Amino acid sequence: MRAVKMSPVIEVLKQGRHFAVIAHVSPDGDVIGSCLALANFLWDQGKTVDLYCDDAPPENLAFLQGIQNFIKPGEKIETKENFTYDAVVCLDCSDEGRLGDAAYLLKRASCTINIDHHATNTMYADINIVEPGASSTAELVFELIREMDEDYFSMPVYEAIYSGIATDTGGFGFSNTTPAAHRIAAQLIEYGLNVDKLTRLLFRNTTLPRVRLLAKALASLEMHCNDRVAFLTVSKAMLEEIGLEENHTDGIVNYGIDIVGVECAALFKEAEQGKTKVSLRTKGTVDASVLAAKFGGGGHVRAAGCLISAGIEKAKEQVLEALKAMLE
Ligand SMILES: [Mn+2]
Repeated sequence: MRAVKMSPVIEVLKQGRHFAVIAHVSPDGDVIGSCLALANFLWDQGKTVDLYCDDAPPENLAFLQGIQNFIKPGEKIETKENFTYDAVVCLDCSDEGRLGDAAYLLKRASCTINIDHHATNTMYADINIVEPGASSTAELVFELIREMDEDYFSMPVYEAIYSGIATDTGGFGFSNTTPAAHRIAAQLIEYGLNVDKLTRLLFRNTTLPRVRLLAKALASLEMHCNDRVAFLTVSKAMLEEIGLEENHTDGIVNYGIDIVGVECAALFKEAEQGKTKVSLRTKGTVDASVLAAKFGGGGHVRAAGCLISAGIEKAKEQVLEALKAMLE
């Protein structure tokens, strides 16, 4: 079924010569892996590809071939008047807002292509390949490449595909892990992909300052509501002492939600102007997005976030009060 849908994309990519490939703002492993897989494949076909992303790719993906080629919108070719890409390909972007400053490139293309797996996709392109049943956009890019050239072999492309699938499925652990995701991974391993190496690069490697911050955050653990709620704290003082930047707190909140019996975990991070950034994780009956919405935030059932205009202690009181009502 998908084979039929891919054909208009294949037609455009075969005919064209100059392409732009766009990653969404705050890029993750799926979008960077997808963009690099497609770009490397097209470069190998002798095509020109400009890779755009508003923000810098995550550091753990630095090993992927071609990652240094990402440019910010406005940095390059579009400054030439009248330049038009044969196609602009948006990957893993559910709507035009996700393109950030690169959105204007949609007007600099003979054809726009949107390949994604988000059910909320707004179908903003000329050709829209949207498969909510796919584990990741990388899964769709793999199918596209296979269909364009059955015999194509490139380990850098396979590593990019694997990185996309593995990160979007949380190491093949989230509910979006499909049989297709495993089948593609199996195929890539048959081709000689080094799973051990990629697991270390994608998920395991950390730095000494990050481990020191984790130690401080874990030491801050507070339990509430008969141990059904876990609060963790990262203050500016902690970050300054260690010499780390604010955005290096990914994953800390999971230590709270992983505790057996905990139904909601929250990480309170001291932000600018006396505000507090709250990351929420839940299991059981609490809906993290409902809790976040009470404070003007949002997200998903199991993971959400909000920014509270109060210091850490006041923010904790407010979240705890809201949680007590939800846990009753
Ligand atoms: Mn994705």
